[in-house]
Amino acid sequence: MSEPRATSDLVEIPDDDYGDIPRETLIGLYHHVRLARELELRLVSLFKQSKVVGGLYPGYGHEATTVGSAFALGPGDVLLPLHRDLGAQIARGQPLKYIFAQYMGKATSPTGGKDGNVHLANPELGIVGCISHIGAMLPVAVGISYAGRVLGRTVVTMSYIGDGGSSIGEVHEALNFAAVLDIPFILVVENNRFAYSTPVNRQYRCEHISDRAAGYGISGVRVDGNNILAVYAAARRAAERGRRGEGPTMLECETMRMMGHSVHDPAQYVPRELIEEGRRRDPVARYERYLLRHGVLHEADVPAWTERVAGEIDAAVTWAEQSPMPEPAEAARGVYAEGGSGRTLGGGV
Ligand SMILES: Cc1ncc(C[n+]2csc(CCOP(=O)(O)OP(=O)(O)O)c2C)c(N)n1
Repeated sequence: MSEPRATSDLVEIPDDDYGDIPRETLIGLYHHVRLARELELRLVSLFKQSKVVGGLYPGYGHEATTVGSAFALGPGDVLLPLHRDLGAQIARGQPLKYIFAQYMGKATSPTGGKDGNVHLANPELGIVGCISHIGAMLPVAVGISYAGRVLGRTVVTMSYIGDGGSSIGEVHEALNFAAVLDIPFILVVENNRFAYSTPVNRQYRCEHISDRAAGYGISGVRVDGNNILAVYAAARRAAERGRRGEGPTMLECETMRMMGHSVHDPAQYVPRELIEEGRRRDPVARYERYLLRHGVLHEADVPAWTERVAGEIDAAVTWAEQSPMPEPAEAARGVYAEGGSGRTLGGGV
């Protein structure tokens, strides 16, 4: 049995201390963070045209957190994104066309048009679909890692929770179990200052959510969630720790929700100065400035990137728009295991 850990390992990654991130990764992050921004803007626009058939919970403002964290995973790892994490989906390789088809309820979507919402998965890419009940995904994530261990493999799992969701009982159960068994699980806490309309000072009494990590005896890390390189570097370290058998990490990313809880919410409860501060910290513009400052990107390259990103989004939207709606006869297919396995628990429970 391993010794309890007394420290929370609270680390703030200083600006520009990102280690040796190769140029290819820097550019990959740029491409995905820009795609994440355009993807959400286009979905909002499609929603306003009544082409999105379900709810939409934009992650506008979270792009550095979602893309930066998921980009740090390796091929055999598993991602369990939450409602605001389309950036994580695309960083993991989820094709844009599937995302648009999903939100339009098309037959070609990952749920075959049975859902027009956040529940899209992609087993080949190691993406488990969002579970709507906040907190319920985390025991599943920890269980996936644990199952990997039973099968003799190290599977790092990464899942997400909001500042509000971090108070739910299942978060405690998942973290405590993962801590005791040194499970390689990364919990990305998206602290975007509001749980729907409830501000953070009405949600928790500790200074930072990551301070709670010490209580579990796990590593707690806090980063500026609008700084993509800080998020990426911290998530990489967390994954490496997990692979070395050093257990779970709570990675708190301080960000700002720049739209309402969902598209129908104008967020009038958010003070203007917070929105203005969020705009100044905009993760996409900020990363672009960083790349220009360090000569990774040149002013002259930016329009071509803008065109490329818009072109990829246009192609995916066109594909989704041209896709058929599902056939009514398909509605029940895939809902239950075909034929049933005939297996029951214990004495027929
Ligand atoms: C158990 C449960 N309660 C309530 C909801 C409805 N709901 C979905 S998101 C949300 C707000 C969550 O806030 P937070 O965890 O801070 O994440 P954010 O939406 O700000 O990213 C609520 C209340 C839900 N999906 N599950």
